[in-house]
Amino acid sequence: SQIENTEKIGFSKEEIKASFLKKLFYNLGRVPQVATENDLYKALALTVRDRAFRQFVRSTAEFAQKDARAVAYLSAEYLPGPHLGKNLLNLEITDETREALKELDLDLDEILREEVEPGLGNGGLGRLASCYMDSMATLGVPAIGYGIRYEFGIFNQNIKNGWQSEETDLWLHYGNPWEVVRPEIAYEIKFGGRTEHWVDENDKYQVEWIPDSELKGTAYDTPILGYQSNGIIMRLWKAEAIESFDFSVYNVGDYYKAVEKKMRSENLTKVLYPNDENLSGKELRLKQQYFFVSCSLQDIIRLQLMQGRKLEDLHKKFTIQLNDTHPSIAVAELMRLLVDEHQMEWVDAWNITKNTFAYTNHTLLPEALERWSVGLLGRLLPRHLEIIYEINNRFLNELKERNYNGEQMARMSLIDESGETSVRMAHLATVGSYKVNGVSALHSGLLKKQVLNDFADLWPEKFTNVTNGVDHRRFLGVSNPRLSELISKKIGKHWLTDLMQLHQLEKFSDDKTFQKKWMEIKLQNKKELAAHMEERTGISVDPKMLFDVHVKRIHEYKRQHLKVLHILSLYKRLKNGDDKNIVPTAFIFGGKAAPGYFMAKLIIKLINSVGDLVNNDEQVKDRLKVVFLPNFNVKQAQVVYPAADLSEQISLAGKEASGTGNMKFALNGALTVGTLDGANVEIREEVGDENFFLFGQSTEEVQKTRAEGYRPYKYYEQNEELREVLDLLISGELSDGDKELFRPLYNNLLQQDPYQLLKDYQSYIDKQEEIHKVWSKPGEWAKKSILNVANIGKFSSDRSIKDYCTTIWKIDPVRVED
Ligand code: DL6
Repeated sequence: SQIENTEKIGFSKEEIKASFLKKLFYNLGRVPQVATENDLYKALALTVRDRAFRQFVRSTAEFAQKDARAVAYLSAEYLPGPHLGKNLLNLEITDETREALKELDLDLDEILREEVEPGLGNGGLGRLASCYMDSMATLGVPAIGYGIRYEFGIFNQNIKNGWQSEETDLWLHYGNPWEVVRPEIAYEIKFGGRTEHWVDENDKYQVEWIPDSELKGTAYDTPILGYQSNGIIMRLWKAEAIESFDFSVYNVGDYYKAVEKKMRSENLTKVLYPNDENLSGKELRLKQQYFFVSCSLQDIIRLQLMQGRKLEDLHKKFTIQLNDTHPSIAVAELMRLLVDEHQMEWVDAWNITKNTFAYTNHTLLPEALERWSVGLLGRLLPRHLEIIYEINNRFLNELKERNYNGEQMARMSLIDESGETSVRMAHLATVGSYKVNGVSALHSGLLKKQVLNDFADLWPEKFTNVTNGVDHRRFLGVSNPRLSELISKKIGKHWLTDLMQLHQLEKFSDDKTFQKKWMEIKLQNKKELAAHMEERTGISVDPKMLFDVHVKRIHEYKRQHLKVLHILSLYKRLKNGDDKNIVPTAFIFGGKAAPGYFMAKLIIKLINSVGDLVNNDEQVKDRLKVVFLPNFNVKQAQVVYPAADLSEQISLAGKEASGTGNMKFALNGALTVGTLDGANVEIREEVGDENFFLFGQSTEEVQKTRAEGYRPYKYYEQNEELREVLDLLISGELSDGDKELFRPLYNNLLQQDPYQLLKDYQSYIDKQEEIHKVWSKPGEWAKKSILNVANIGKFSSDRSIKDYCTTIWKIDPVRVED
């Protein structure tokens, strides 16, 4: 309060204007007349950051005073999106700021466009972590989000000649006004070497790890504001050399060698691995995981001791959420810190460890389940491998006592001996955690039935579900201001903190005037997206068309190519003069492919080739348009979701753990066409069967199809339209006469079709016909759109975080209000 008295951090237009001018002058040495766009952005960001830190400091004081139990959220990825607009909303100063800037002849929207977002994640998992940070802050959950400060985040995607090309993401190039470095919060991290074991004079077993290299991790803090309330910290670690300069080498005249060590250390946090569902055994990736986990655990122990608490009570005061297996080496690292560094007995340390961690699984895809070869793990982290073997021995003994047979024990072991001996990280996370959750009801069920079934039989009480949710304040409040305003006018602003309030919209779903306003807003948003797309791709789209949108990472299981088959079927029909029931439609795609994923990259090329064909065909170009919007990220997502009419959620049932884009679309009034996969199931339950376009097989049917010996060729033979569409792929018509370009896709679909596109094809086509019929009745469509929004309340990340608090963390939020 002393500080608050010396410099008033106010929220009025005048106070914001004064702070902004001060920041521009004193922090950046500029006056408005000569300031660049970036200067203006930074000055405003610093103005807002002051206010964010104020909230953070107040919350921290409150949490400390209450000696509150806290969450440490460990995530290798975050996708916060642009901070500025979001923080203005959370502080409720968007209008005041806009006015203040206007008086200086400046435009807030232009300044907002300057921000480069931190691309510290691949997709769903990273964005979920950021939604959860917002909700934890809003609800007053004492929390720290730990992660890695990648210097280069997810690559920027360019489209060249229809192909994806990757460009380095230089998000830190112009500086990052939101973070503060904490040089005094730094920890040493060891790698490699060997261990020494002995019994000391007190008969205590001792182990020392003698590494062959060391570096340090330094904390960079970014405040994350909650709405009208608390602030928490996202603490990201940057790798540095312990001594930045090797003077012994320098003194003998080898300058380059002297800096080499420093550069090698810093390499560790240089770049994010751009793979979302397939984590190959890269040594650097394991090093990154261990690095951020060890820094975070050392920090948590420091915080525990700093508050005068006992280390033995760690699990009472902290719960550590593992966001997938990426941080799961934490189980071994906490044991090492407690046993080797803090001299705790194994049994006591294990009791703390297994009551501290909770693990969220985000995928059932076998290729995404992390395992590290024992060779690599032992070379980089020799002590951890010993600890993992010890945990495993004790675990297998427990199973033996329960009369498990050899086969069961081999299946459940932390060590997989079936091929190259490796550590199963999901098993380590499960054994070392007090709770394990999936991310939708369907996924959590499958997790118990398939991937972790033996563990679920052994410890049924350990397994639970927390259905994902999204930050509705960002994905409706910030990104769709027109719809937000209409909703607030109708039902008040309470939905910002309680999304269930949207239920009140239900009673207006038949109101013609309301429907008209609703659809006018959609049209405005579509105009904005159309302008944005034209600027980015040169393709012009009529905003009155049905906007049919498929945006997410490109992956065969997500079936972007099923959407392409549909487009080609419409194209064929239009060419054949069979155009009844086809409404003018713009098909909009976006998403990045992992740089080494050949099929995904070929799908991007296919989409663009179909675009070239359709968009340039005089006969169809006013009826169909195909756009691939490059570089889909949070910033673009905020323009896309508000403008969508139809949300494509067409993954093969059983493959998409939850999906969160599905929630963001429906939140903005798009209707969903989807399979019974992930959270689609629950979205359909909430919005009603009649307001959701369901198609395709269920999980059970998919399994049955596979079990019966699926033969995709049969569908090719039997379905004439499908055959024509598939043959188009190898006709050369899409590829300047090159009949081989898309043959890998064609062959894959006809011979294996692991994601059963051909099986689900007809059901999808039929459903699309129905969709086009409904679109032709604007009143009916508008009603369904309103009902989608009215019933989407469950999918706020506030609800998810409340679920985590009650079913897993056992934490009572501490909301600090002004
Ligand atoms: O739980 C968040 C999100 C789910 O909604 C998606 O269904 C799932 O595919 C995704 N998983 C990943 C895997 N990641 N990595 N890295 O993003 O998690």
